[in-house]
Amino acid sequence: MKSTVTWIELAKHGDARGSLVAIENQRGIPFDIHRVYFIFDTLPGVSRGHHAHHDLTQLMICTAGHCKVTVDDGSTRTSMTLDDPCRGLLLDGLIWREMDDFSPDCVLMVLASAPYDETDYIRDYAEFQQLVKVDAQHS
Ligand code: T46
Repeated sequence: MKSTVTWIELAKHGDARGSLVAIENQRGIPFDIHRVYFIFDTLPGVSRGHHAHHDLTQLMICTAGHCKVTVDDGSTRTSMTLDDPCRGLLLDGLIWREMDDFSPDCVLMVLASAPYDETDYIRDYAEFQQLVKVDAQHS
């Protein structure tokens, strides 16, 4: 399976009153949305994530403030700032993720392709690297 990290632009409906972004299932979102959660009130210096998923696609949108997301496909590690509610970061496939540098007002909203399932988490980095290797052999 190919692992990808891509930006998705969300249409902004702006008028004299301000801005609005609407997200609808299967409309510009390349997976069925089965769960939405958001991370907020993150304390200074905290780092979250530090895991990958066996079978989960997620779209991360920073709806307020800013934070840093580091993604790692097993060979390349890239850090990005999320600070725009009109732009989502799509994580698909075997991607290790870490989030830090949260501003005090940060609200990180995540749309997910499946309900919460602890057994889908890969929390050991060595195991993640092994799975990436096996995956590469089969593709
Ligand atoms: C991810 C990054 C971006 C639930 O009960 N339901 C849920 O849907 C989620 C996501 C979490 N939880 C519970 C499980 C833990 O007791 O909330 C607690 C904190 O979750 P976690 O430590 O996994 O949070 P993060 O910020 O490290 O990771 C989360 C997601 O779990 C993960 O899938 O990709 O955000």
